Amino acid sequence: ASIAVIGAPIEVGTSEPGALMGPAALRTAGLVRSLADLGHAVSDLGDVVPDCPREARGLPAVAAWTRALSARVAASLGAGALPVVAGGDHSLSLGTVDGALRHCARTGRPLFVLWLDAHADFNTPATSPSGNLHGMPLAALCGEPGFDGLFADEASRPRLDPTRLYLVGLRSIDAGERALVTARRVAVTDMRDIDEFGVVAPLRRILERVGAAGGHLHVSLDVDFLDPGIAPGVGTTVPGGATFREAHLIMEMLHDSGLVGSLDVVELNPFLDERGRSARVLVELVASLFGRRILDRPTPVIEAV
Ligand code: DIR
Ligand code: MN
Ligand code: MN
Ligand code: MN
Repeated sequence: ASIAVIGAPIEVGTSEPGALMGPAALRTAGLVRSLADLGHAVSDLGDVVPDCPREARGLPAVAAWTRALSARVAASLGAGALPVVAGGDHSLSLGTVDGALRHCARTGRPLFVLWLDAHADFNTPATSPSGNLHGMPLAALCGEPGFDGLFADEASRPRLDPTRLYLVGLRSIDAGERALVTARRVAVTDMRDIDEFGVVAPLRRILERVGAAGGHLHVSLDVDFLDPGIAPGVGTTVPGGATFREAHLIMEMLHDSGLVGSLDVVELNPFLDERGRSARVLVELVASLFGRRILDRPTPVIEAV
């Protein structure tokens, strides 16, 4: 499939300014070029411009972004492209996942979401300690109350099924959202699980389930999934994140599965980054998800001497 790169310079969902420079930094680090070098047909559709005043803040601004991004992602998928959305804070996934859900409602494929993040992003306005929308997109997408006016045709929109959501990399969760995540039976692979079992066993289980259901897998990669030692350019670093090798292996497994239908790369804050390090790591990871490999498999042919 061809790849459509879409910039989403949104930062109204967070209190830390700088994420609106994320798409520019990812392009500077070679996002579009590295995908083209892999032989993909890539078109850079530029940055989405929401239909709201530049100074708009809070829920009305996020609603404008959500609608614009949803339409853009649904249109790309409808045209047979695979959208790669470069953020921007994580509230942008309100739009990208909504767009993927609408596309899947038309094609009849179930939508699954892999959320690679230190956080659960399952707060509601009632449980959120910060009030920041980037900590709430999954609750809104799953239909929790408190988000009136966010989505187009709210009553009839397709909801994300929380049992088709996989949180991987979790190591920071608020009390209220923890209760919600448990009550809604969201599958969680936290850092304790990754420490014990590595990333392969949990990822295999997830990919088998998506594959068996003939699903469309939407991947949402938050920079803070990664350890701050390799990716410091994010407003909400949490120690003890995924290593470069762990993240890389996940991307390679995702590529091998052939199940990924859409991707977000979110929360890069170039203002907090160290000389583009985090942006470059993200571009490396995206390249692996789209097929960059060291050698073609099967690799290890060991000759007897
Ligand atoms: C916290 C932080 N759970 C909140 N969330 C972040 O404000 O809701 N998500 N940083 O990425
Ligand atoms: Mn997040
Ligand atoms: Mn996060
Ligand atoms: Mn966040």
